[in-house]
Amino acid sequence: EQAYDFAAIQSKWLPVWQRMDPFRAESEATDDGAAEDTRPRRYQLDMFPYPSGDLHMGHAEAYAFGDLVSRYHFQKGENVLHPIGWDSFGLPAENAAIRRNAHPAEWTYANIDTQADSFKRYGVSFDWSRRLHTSDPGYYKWTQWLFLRFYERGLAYRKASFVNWCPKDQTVLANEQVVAGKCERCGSDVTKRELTQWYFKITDYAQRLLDDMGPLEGQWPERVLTMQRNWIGRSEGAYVDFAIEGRTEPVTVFTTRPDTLFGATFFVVAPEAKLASEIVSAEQRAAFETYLEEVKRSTEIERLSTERDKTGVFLGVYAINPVNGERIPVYAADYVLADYGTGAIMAVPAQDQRDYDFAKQFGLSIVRTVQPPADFDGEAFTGDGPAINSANAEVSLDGLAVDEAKARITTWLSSKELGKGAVTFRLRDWLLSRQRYWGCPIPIIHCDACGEVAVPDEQLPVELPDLRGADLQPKGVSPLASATDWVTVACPKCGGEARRDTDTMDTFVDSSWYFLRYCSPNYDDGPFDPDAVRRWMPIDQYVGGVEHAILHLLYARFFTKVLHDMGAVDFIEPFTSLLNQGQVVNQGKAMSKSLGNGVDLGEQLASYGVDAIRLTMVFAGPPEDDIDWADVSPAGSLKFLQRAWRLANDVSSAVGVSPAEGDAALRKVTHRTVQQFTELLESYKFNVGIARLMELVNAIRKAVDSGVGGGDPSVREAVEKLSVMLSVVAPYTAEDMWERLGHEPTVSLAGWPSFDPSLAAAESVTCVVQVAGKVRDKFDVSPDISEDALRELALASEKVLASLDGREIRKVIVRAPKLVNIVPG
Ligand code: ANZ
Ligand code: ZN
Repeated sequence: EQAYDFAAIQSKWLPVWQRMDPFRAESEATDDGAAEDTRPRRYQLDMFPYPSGDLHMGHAEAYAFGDLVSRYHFQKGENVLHPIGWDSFGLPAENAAIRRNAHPAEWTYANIDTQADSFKRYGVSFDWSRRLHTSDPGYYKWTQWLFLRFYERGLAYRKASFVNWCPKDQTVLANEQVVAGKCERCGSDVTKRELTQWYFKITDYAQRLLDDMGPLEGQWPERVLTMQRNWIGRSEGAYVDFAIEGRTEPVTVFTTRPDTLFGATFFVVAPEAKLASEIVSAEQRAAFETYLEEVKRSTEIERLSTERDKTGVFLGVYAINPVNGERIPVYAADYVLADYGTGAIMAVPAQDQRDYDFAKQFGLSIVRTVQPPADFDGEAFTGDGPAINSANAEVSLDGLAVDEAKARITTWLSSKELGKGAVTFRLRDWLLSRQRYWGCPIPIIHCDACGEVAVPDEQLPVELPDLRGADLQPKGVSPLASATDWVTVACPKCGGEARRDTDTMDTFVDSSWYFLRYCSPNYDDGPFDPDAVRRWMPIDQYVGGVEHAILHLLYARFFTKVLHDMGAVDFIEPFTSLLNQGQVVNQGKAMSKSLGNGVDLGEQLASYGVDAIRLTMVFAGPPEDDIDWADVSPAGSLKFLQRAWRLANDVSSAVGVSPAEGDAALRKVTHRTVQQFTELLESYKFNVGIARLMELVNAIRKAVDSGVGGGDPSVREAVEKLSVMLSVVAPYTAEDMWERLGHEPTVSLAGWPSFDPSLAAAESVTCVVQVAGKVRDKFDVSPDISEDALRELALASEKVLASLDGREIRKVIVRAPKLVNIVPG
């Protein structure tokens, strides 16, 4: 007998598949007059990889799930678009280039080639003809083109402000890239710098980004929707105007608790807000400036720490509380942020803990305006309760609950033109410029005479100049600034000498629209062919890691909405449904060098083969759960594949005549398995589906060994259907089985197996119910129904109840599953 040799099977089929290239989406080019492809279309997308090295265990997991779903739809005969590309701009390539004194492209494209080979070996069903790399000029030309469309609409703009600065990478970071005060990339403490930077006006879309999440409910993981909602951070409240002594215009604050206005006993402005330096008194200026320096040196982490004592400085001026005319002192304190709300707050120590802490520290008065319950022994009281101490000659909130009090005071403030209801968002505009080389150049020219001038479309792409090695060393300004020949350019407007913008775009810009490019990757007249996008978008199923829950998914949603407003696409959300696979961990912990618990994908593939690793990933549990590699058994997966493969061998080597009908019991198992496996795949219970396939393999083995034999048609039928079902997780083994059964490649497009519902139906027997010896009812039940269940069914029968006609029951005799005898009293 032949042995199952996964390495030989892989090297046999990989070149065959490469030649066949079977997973191309039909592009439906209509210019050659070909009829439109009428098969159902499906756009199945895996988040594209960053080319950091070879593929690792995390990739192996994510792509096993994405590929399973994709292959299933191919087998169903759908026209599936399942493309692949690389998110190939970014800092690691630049750092590698500095270390090796090379060009970032060398490292990048070498890694891409390695990953592409690995994907092919891993048997992922990609349409390779649509491959793209965001660092190709043919791609970033359109990233620049899109930037210019945003620019024309006022959605890309420059402004000076305090921005997150990574001292190690010498670049600015978006808020989204600062994690607990540290650079997401290198872990350094992030500081603040005042710089002029490019922004996308994502805040204009804050409400729509929230509202449009409705239809994603149930289609996206709930935790991702929650994270997006929190990130956008909608707050309802009011703007309230405070007069400041010695200043003509009032200062507006944003508050979520206008009902507490009578308890506002001081006023705080963000130290780096312009207002602070404008209003500070002459006596307090020196103290203020010392404080400001201190604040700039501190990191966001220190600033937001609740452990740390509150700091601040009196500005030597007073504000007037608009409801009671009280003079309240004005402070600068770093717990108020410059870029949220208006950068100034009314402080209500009795109801806000931060204000309470500050009041204690600085000896300021505290007035309760919400009555806490009698047993309340905390400091600030943030709960609901009747308003107290909250009345003036014209308006009283006393006795009202928080919501009523908010409404009443907001109405009063509006009538007095002292304030109005307001909504604010935590979401900030997206800082998109980076002082780095390996990214998409910003297509803007700065001219002394004309100001900012867009590079004309016909001059795109603005290609990167050739810089390498030491040229790329971080210097605080973009490395592009040192390429003087490249920087100096004629102004497109006046023809005078001008300078190119030397920043490059955040790589999240590149990945905000790549899914559109896949629809028509070679299109020359725009970023995408509108017809192709109309056919394929939105994406039916997006698969990727939860680490992209905020950044990438929010940005891609924003881009889609802007494109919708430009009339370029006719949908408002790009990803109809989203699957976040879990992580692969080892011994309960994330794999890391320092823990020494890393698992090398290459070694796993060498020991167990592609199919066993893919099967292990899918069988480990629900896709969204983490997989602990210490708890799974790739050796067990390999054994199962061996058992399945041997069955195909048994069929092909069987001799002799077989009965026409075949084994009825096996046929039932086969058809039931097809039905259940299909349902389980549709509901993403992949691991349970694999368990069904294992049971099927056992049943076939039993039939073969118990005399039915490999030549029986029921066995051939079972193994054929098994091969096709197996092809979605173990394509090599399935292909080899398929050949042994006498078929041409490829099993991957053989067509999803059908089942006969009458064979698949669970078996049943007829149960007879007698009352006083007469048959009164009959129904079908499962052969292994319990006595109790059967008794209940019989006693609930309408016909039985009618014939009992209110008589008492003396005795019930149950003979499961076929008979129930009821003896009335
Ligand atoms: C008075 C008040 C009383 C407040 C009270 C809260 C409770 P969210 O919900 O996160 O939007 N705030 C406003 N701007 C701020 C800034 N730039 N930096 C720090 N804090 C700021 O928070 C809104 C609340 O946070 C506002 O409502 C304001 O404090 C504070 F019992 O006003 B509140
Ligand atoms: Zn000019």
